[in-house]
Amino acid sequence: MKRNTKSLLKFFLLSAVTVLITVLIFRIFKSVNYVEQAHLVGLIHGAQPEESQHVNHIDNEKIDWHDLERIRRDALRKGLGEQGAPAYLSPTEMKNYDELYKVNGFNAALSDKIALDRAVPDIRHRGCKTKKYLKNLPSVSVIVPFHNEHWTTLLRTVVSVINRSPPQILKEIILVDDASTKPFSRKPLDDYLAANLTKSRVIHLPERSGLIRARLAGAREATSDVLIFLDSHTEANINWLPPLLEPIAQDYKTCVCPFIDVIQFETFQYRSQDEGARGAFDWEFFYKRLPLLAEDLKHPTEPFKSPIMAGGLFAISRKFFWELGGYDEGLDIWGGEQYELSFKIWQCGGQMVDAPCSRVGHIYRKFSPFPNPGKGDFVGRNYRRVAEVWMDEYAQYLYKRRPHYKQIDPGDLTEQKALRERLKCKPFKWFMEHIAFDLPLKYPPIEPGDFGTGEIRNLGAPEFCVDAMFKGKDQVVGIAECVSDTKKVGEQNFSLTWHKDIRPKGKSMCLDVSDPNDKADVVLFPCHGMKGNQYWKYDVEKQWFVHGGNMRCLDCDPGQKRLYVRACDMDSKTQKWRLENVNLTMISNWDNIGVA
Ligand SMILES: *[C@@H]1O[C@H](CO)[C@@H](O)[C@H](O)[C@H]1NC(C)=O
Ligand SMILES: *[C@@H]1O[C@H](CO)[C@@H](O)[C@H](O)[C@H]1NC(C)=O
Ligand SMILES: *[C@@H]1O[C@H](CO)[C@@H](O)[C@H](O)[C@H]1NC(C)=O
Ligand SMILES: [Mn+2]
Repeated sequence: MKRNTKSLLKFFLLSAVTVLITVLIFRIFKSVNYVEQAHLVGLIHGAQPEESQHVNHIDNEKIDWHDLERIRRDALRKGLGEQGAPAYLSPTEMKNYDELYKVNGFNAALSDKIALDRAVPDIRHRGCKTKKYLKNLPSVSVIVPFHNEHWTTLLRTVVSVINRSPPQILKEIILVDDASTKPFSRKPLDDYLAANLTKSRVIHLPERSGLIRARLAGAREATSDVLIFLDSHTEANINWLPPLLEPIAQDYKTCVCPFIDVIQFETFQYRSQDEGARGAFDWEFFYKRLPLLAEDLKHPTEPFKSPIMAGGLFAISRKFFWELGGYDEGLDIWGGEQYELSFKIWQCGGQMVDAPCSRVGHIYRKFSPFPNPGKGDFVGRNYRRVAEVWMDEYAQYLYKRRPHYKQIDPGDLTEQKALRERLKCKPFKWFMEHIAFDLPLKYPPIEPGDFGTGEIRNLGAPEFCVDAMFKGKDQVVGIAECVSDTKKVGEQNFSLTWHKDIRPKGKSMCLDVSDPNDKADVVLFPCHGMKGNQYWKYDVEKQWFVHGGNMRCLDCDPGQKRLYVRACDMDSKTQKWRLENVNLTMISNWDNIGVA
């Protein structure tokens, strides 16, 4: 009996070991196999769900991609501009300041004194520091078009990308020289890169081609799975790549944008611009931003959907980029390309997200140093092309505000329209209703009229009206005798606009109260359209102008001709105002207008 038990045990042990070895061999085989397949699986759109569940968990294995050694070394760096601290030139270093400022629009003399490999502050959300990403990530070609970029800002872009990217993922950096005329842009740059930054090289375009065609030229040369476009005066921050690549590995029709931080043009200080927003536009095609959705705010380190890319910095799979036809080659110099690509991505079956854990600093210039290329309204022509091909009936809202676009010849559009047809892209209405669904609330295609206009006359002291002409110190607004009685000059014609702010007629200055104290002054401040300190509601029955969220009422002191807000008081006569023309239809619909 004892013997039997022993041999049985032996048998079981042996079988168990055999099974284990078999499983192990199978695993190893599969994981090797997987390395080959990783990109394919990831890059096939919506890889059959069944299959992707089968493929063993090594597919989804995640690792910590942080380069801890470099992070440790960077943390110890001291010196000018290190850790992104604001930097200043000493008086003896100011020699080239003006000359270099003029041709760059930023403090290039200071850039020359800051290390190319300076440390930047890790300002990511805390949660990003422990986040893991797929072990198998696609390879990357970084494309950096430039025209007369300053030497050290260009090199710092390249150095930061090389230093902060896992070497096995970063395959190449392709600089595209758009016919620069600065002496170092040709041979010295070629030589420097070949000697010091061997992953990078330059394509020199024979003639000025503009930003859009320069990006296309770089994309054509690229050989990696993913293209990442960067501006030529940027700095990649810690662990910037994995968050950009993982969403693409999971679905090759996803385009991913990093958060763009601010490198201050004067001091090269590195700071965030905000904690994220969704890209959008108004109906003059100015780039705008919409707030994050409640759902996005719950997951501050996760990528969130964004209707429109900011423009210069994004990652997209090479396969998807070319399926979309790249950029429309009919677009000239710059302008409209961010809308074209964003509309195409969404309407033609892709999606676009911002990755909060990927951050790249960018120098926003103080001014543009490059002369207008003298090609007429090329931006308007680009907008017309984009609107005609992608925006369907919504194009009219653009044309309504810029009627001359209708007169511009957009050139041949047959190829673009054929592409839209071939890819069976969705209508613009779908984009507006499903992706940019909250855009019309903030930027209505047809602007609502005003809630009311005209003079704002006090009822406690009916000879006085709100007057924005005789402003006191700090733009303080007061009251004055009503000009409709006296025929004197004044600025008493106001609009209570659909933004729910009060503006002197035709101006973009708003009545603003920021002081929380009793009898707080009312000042004129540039309108921001964000309500808050500029929010006013006209209560037709009580004849009150109620300010902001904390319910104070517009009031005045006729003796001192002062205008202010204080706690609303049913018995106060000076809190009652008559707005000359009130649109009662609009007022009765108050809560449904201009919400966002
Ligand atoms: C390589 O970099 C060093 C250090 O910045 C520089 O002195 C050298 O000139 C560079 N090499 C070339 C060929 O430009
Ligand atoms: C105030 O503006 C409205 C609308 O533009 C205009 O019709 C009206 O004549 C103006 N009133 C005065 C007193 O200027
Ligand atoms: C009042 O507003 C409505 C809705 O916006 C508009 O149709 C109407 O013309 C306005 N009335 C006046 C008198 O401006
Ligand atoms: Mn730029």
